[in-house]
Amino acid sequence: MIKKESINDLVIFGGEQAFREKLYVGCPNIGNRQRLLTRINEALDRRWLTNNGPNVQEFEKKVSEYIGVKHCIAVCNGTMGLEIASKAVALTGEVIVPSFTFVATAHALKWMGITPVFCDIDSDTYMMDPRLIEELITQHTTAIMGVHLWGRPCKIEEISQIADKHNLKVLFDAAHAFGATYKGKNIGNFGNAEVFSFHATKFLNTFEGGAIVTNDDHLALKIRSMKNFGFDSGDNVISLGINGKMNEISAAMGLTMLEDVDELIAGNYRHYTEYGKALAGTKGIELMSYDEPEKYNYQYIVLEMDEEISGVTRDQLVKILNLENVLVRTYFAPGCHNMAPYCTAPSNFKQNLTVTESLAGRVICLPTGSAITKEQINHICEIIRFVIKNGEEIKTRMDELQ
Ligand code: T4K
Repeated sequence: MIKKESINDLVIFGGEQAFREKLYVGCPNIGNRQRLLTRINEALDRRWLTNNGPNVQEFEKKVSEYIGVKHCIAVCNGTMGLEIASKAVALTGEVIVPSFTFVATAHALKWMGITPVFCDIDSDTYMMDPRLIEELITQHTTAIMGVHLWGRPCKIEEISQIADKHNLKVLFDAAHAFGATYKGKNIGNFGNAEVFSFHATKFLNTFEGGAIVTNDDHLALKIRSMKNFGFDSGDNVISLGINGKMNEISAAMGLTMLEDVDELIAGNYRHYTEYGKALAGTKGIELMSYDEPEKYNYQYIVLEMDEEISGVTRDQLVKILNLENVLVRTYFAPGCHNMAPYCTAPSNFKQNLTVTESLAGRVICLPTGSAITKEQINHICEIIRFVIKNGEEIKTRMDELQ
């Protein structure tokens, strides 16, 4: 690790890279390699590689038990999970979603021929603002899809009340929120169904994968059939279906990760407190807090910048860190409504998203997970503090470079 003593030590001004190795946001947790390889070998020996194999069945059972939900249906990825869940609860027309989310939330709906109607977030929690939902409801609205952004629960109670009042379905994109709670109850137990992602970048990963969870017996049966071409438990096709199945290797990874889930969360928590300590008091910078006593998985370390105070702009800090081999991300800029194909949609589907637009220009996600060490975190924070301390001078020099 190379220390920065003068601004000329920054790569952007000709210095040496702070880190030789790349530190990625989203760098996967691997878990116990030996137990994973044993499970994979067993699957190979069984010659049962997919189609509701024993690993998938065990993974579904363990996920259900972990979150205390009646049904877990493992799928090949979170996006497919959102699509199948939307189909299973018969969504059509328009669905109200936040714009400040990963684009998969909106794409899953659009792919199904449904129009996402973007709702702004509130400036305290950055979750979809329930006070703005009712004015977006039209005769075509069939559901509200909340997103537990960065693993913090959205305003589930308020969303559910509005949905009840207007007879709408409720789905939650819980891609980030495995292991989190809302008012003491595990995420996965709310709405008609919730959908997790177990993509490689999630703290609990199955390479690619996801799960739809629900307490509704009838819906679970329908989802189980739909993710397998519409087959019932035998040889009869009873509905339109698709191939949304998880394979045995992915489930082997999921089972192995589940064995260490509490340790993974504890590790993320240590990183989160480490960042908090190391950045405390840095002007113009605030770490997004996870409000206890709820539980979280702490997979997203989100830094919010106030450019007027920090001297440098958010994009300048991102550029500096990336050049130092700290591959930070600006999740989830610029907001779905500013991406194709939504940016060309009629303006009434993406109005007044001022909080979204402001936040999208201020956030940076920092690396965490089991691949990064406490020393590396402290060094990342040292660079951030150094850049902010010399913010004005760095900004002037960077502006000149353009
Ligand atoms: N809803 C929400 C709210 C979501 O955030 C997501 C996915 C979904 C739905 C859909 O779930 P899935 O269908 O994906 O299961 C990444 C992930 O691909 C995506 O799963 C995730 N959200 C999103 C937040 O992040 P990108 O476009 O940022 O991926 P990429 O390739 O740029 O990689 C992200 C970072 O992770 C980089 O810093 C590199 C690092 N990385 C990535 C992989 C795959 C590694 O270090 N190793 C790896 O193996 O979307």
